[in-house]
Amino acid sequence: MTAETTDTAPQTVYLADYTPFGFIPEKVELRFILDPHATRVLSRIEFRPNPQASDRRFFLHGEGLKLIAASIDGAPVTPELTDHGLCCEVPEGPFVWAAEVEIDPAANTALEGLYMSNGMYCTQCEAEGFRKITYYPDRPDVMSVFTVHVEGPYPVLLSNGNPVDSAEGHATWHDPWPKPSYLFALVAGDLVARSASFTTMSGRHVALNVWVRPGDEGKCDFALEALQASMKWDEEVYGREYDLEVFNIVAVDDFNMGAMENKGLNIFNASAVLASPETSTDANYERIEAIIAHEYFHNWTGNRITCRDWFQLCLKEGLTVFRDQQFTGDMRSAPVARIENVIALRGRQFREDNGPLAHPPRPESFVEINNFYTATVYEKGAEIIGMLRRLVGENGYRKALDLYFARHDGDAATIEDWLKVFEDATGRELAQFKRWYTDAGTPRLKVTEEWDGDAGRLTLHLEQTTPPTPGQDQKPPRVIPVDVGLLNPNGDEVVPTTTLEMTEARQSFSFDGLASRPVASVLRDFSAPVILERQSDSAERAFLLAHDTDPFNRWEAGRTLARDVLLGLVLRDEAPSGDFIDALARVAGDDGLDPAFRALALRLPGQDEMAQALSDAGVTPDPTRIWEATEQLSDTIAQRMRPLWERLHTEMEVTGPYVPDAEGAGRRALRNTALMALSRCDGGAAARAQFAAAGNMTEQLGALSSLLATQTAKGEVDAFFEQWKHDRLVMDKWFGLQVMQARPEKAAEVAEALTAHPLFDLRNPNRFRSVFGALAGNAAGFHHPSGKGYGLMADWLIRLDKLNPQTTARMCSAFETWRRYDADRQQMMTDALRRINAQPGLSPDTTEMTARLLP
Ligand code: 0A1
Ligand code: ZN
Repeated sequence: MTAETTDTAPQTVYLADYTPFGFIPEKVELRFILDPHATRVLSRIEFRPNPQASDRRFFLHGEGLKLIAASIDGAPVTPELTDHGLCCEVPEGPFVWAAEVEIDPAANTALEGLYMSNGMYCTQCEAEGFRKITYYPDRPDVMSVFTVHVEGPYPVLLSNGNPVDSAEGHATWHDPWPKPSYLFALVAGDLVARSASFTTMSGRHVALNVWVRPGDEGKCDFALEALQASMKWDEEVYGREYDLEVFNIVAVDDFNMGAMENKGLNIFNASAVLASPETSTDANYERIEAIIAHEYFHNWTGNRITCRDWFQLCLKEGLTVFRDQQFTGDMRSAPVARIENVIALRGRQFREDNGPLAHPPRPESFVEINNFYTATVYEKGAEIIGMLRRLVGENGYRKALDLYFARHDGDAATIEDWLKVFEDATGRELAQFKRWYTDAGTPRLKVTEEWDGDAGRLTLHLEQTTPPTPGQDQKPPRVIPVDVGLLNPNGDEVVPTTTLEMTEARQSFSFDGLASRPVASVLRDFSAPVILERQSDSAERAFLLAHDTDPFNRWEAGRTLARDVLLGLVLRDEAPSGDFIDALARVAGDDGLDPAFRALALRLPGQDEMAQALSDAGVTPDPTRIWEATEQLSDTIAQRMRPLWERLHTEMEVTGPYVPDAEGAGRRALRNTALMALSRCDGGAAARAQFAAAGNMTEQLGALSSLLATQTAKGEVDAFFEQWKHDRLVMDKWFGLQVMQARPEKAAEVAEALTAHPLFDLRNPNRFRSVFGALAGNAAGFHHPSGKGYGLMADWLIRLDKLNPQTTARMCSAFETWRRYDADRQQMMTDALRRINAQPGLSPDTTEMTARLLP
């Protein structure tokens, strides 16, 4: 017997050990007899030997299952059972495996497998949840055609694929497309649908349904519209057509992640579907649109072409994130979307790459795959595809993608397959480029300039280095596409955007024929996920902020200026220069610019970003000092520009019915930014008025945020509660905002008090995250020198682990930056991690995370 079948200790799995499964399931038939505590699952699977495989052991995964009966070709068998599955002797040729198991969905608080959420049955099978439903080769390269019968006294019974027949208490579904078990889904309960339809490019009609709990019907329209827009976009941009008669989306209240792309039956966290102007902010709408698109796009990138093994996760996730980002750019403002994506990438992925959890987009080993649904796999995975597209050009990209779909439809593919289609379609060799997938860490790109006035030549000297990451000391140079443009001192562009392809550790590129020394705009559109190190003075940054034709670098120039001003304040108590305030005021007051862009330009660098910037500069960051400096700078900006805030707050008001479009959202964002500044000057008067008059959640929450941040809230927190206590998603905002906006010395106290609130619910991941995600995000509060933030977080992660290991393990990343802080904080943070790690019975998920985080 192998280690896999005997050992209960968590095992490390290696990419290098991949071997195909010995059998192919030709057909899977499942029958579910639903009962909250004793659901019966009957399976009938037609297996035949896999000619590609040499290992003929018949091992089926299975966890927490009560085996009632098993048979092969109709004859009862007694398999050998372990904690992870079963083994059985099987015939040489094809055979039929049948089993009956019992499971307890009502007791399933981990929200993996079949579980119950508010009386509704639902499933989550990615990555390895199907093995908690029945015995099966639960691995993505094992694909089969499923027929599912669902029985139970519930009005709605759903599964993957097309409906075959249904009667009261019974429904049968058939999914004609072979799929891996992680895409299996089942939903049952008292649900209602809002419906629409879509006619595909070849004229087929598809029924679209969004299923929700009664009472939420009014919050489905936006999701339906986003789904239709996604379906159309995927046809127009990628030539991808939908392939079933129906597309169902279900909203559930208890869900570990955002949503799941189960074939034909997407299951969504309610927060990623339900929307109404009164209860959802513009940011919520934008997120819903992106997640609907993401899950829909998976139908081709993930489902029709899936992953050979979980090491290839970024094959589906990186590509699908890239596609949803393209979609958002097309539906809204492309530059604003790009800037928002880069802010998120730096905030989450750069932070990950810089700490103990750093890993390549395609890791080589893991203990618990659920711990690898990371910003590196998703967001850096998407950046890699953006670089590929930049290197091969738009046409090359389209050719490569067409080839990918043609060659690999129906496959469980690898990163090698993916790169090969680019090589074959474009003739480009990608061996060096592949390092982006196999190597962890964020490259530092140092750029210096040399100007030869006599020759009219500007030379850019580029140097790349990547610091070591856990398990990877050597970092050979990567292919880095560096987009550069040159501007004349009068602001005209003399050299439009050009992609420089860096392949060596050091390389120089020259531009000739220049009449005068230009200003270089480097890494336009953030053409590669690197940290740019470039000496340039504030005059040059102010110039780029005013003139760069590349919107990303225009924003970046302002961001860098702000960062330097904050660094000056933190390190030398240096007052912000008038130039900086003037430059900011010019952008904020420039009515020729998109309000959304102006709002972004006014957002100061986050406190975590500042801590990292200090740490990169060799200074131990003090979160309290960063908070004070940020407050001080915000006050200065608020006071010096007060008339502008008043004007913007008045002029940016959007009247008429609320429309969640980019234009309105941009105006409301700028208006709320102005309100925050105004609240620092007027004791909260304008915010109180906006709160009282708010016609939508964006305005109401913007006002409440301003009041909380400036300590000027009076009865508004209670009023908000009274108004919205019946609405879970709005209550999540109420919980989160109070912790997020708490002053550093109060944050842990506020969070702790909220955990005692009757509406706090440890079992609901959204509610848990609303308090503890907010605590981790309140940098000065979490890192308060008392250590209370760390202690409280550890206490509650320990409690949560007993119920929901997956969400616990993910949230351990709150501690991932411990190395950057002073000895006291390091001690307290690692003590907290050790305390979690030492809990008896700790889940493998959290054990792995804490072990990776600790020295
Ligand atoms: N594949 C989904 C996200 C997802 C991943 C893992 C989950 O459980 C471990 C749940 C959902 C997506 O990319 O949207
Ligand atoms: Zn995804």
